[in-house]
Amino acid sequence: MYVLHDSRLSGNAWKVRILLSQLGLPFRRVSYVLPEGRTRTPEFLAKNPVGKVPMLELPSGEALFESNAILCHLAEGTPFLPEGLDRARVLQWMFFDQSEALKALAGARFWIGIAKKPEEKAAEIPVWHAAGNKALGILDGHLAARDFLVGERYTIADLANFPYVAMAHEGGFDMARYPNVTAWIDRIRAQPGHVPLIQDDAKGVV
Ligand SMILES: N[C@@H](CCC(=O)N[C@@H](CS)C(=O)NCC(=O)O)C(=O)O
Repeated sequence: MYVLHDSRLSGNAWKVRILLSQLGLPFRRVSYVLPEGRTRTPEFLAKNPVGKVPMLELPSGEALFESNAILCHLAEGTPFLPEGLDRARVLQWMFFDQSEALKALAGARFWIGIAKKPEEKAAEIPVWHAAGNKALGILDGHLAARDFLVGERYTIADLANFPYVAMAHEGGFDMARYPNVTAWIDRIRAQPGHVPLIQDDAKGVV
């Protein structure tokens, strides 16, 4: 059985839960309250030296970290990861998530929407808003002519980008500026097997 190490509000862990559900793969969750530091223990670091969630333990006992690498592994051989040039295009948008969007969207969401201490990141927030708006604008332009990021079908390119874009409003982004993105968010939420972010969990706080 798969074991997913996650935290309740992590968008990177959410995308893995969505794909596990969409593939019908049973899994067990080990949930962390991130500030408690249990992802930095020697036992955790032996499996994931980065000390972050998500981490997926495979039925073989081997561990994988980095959400988008986990998606690639799970989607191998399924329609969620096509072959040929479209495969490279899927990877292109997954790298876009990590390099252009994630840090800005997740940083603003955490300090404004979750920690509610924007004053502690007064210098960073305008930088995150500028970078996040740039990324959202790129996505909106790309989605003006298509329903999904690659090949007119739902793939892990969409899933990789979905969580932090869908939660960007929590970080103070005005999503009314991005109508193609908001229509795409609705399309992703409507995919068979989609599961929401865990709302109520006695364990994971962040
Ligand atoms: N690039 C990584 C980012 C993982 C990441 O930043 N995880 C956060 C939660 S979303 C975390 O574990 N933070 C705890 C920490 O930094 O100590 C991925 O996509 O999996």
